[in-house]
Amino acid sequence: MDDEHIPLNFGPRVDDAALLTRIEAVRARMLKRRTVRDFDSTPVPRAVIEAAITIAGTAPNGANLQPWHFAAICDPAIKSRIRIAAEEEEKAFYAGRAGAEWLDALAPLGTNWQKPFLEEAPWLIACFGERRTKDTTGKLVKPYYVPESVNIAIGFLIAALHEAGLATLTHTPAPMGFLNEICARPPGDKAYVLLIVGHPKANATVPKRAIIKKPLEEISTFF
Ligand code: IYR
Repeated sequence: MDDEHIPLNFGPRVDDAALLTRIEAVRARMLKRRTVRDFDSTPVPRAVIEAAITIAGTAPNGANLQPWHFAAICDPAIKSRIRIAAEEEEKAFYAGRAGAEWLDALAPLGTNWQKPFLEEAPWLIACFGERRTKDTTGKLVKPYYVPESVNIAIGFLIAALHEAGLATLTHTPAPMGFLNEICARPPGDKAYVLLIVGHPKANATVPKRAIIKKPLEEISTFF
């Protein structure tokens, strides 16, 4: 049965000149986003993280079933557990499990198995997709397009935190199964990203090549 429909309430139409001015402002801000690996331990208010997760929860998703769960961690003991488990996986990854080609691709980034940011950053947000999710009546149902939905939500989360003035790292220790137990998620749920959130260290650096972006001509085709 069809749900009742309500007015869109989108606001007034934006004219072309305003579209151009506004998208340029957004571009200027978004071009400043960097993946950061040097976080300082200055606390960030929980309310900021709550607001950012609320924004992530508005992402477009399959059948509006919102098949995601965000576990936000500031507890130092839990962060330590995550660091120990992640570094164990990463040791194997960098010792060869990744394979030579992947390790070559990562070499310019200067990453290694050590993940001090997992304890230094004020917040970690484990982003899960659910195998079963609650519908509006609280019934557990099968969700659709879970990876697409969760990854779009993660994009919203990263953009929202950047707009607010915080740095993030999309950390992907592989495999991430250890997060289910630590974050008390059902075994069928899957963590897609462990987002590290905080202020960058004053002396934080980024790899020089990280600021080189493929030009529009290369990433797009217009028909
Ligand atoms: N999970 C590893 C490896 C890693 C993989 C990719 I692809 C990156 O862009 C960066 C790192 C790590 O977190 O170090």
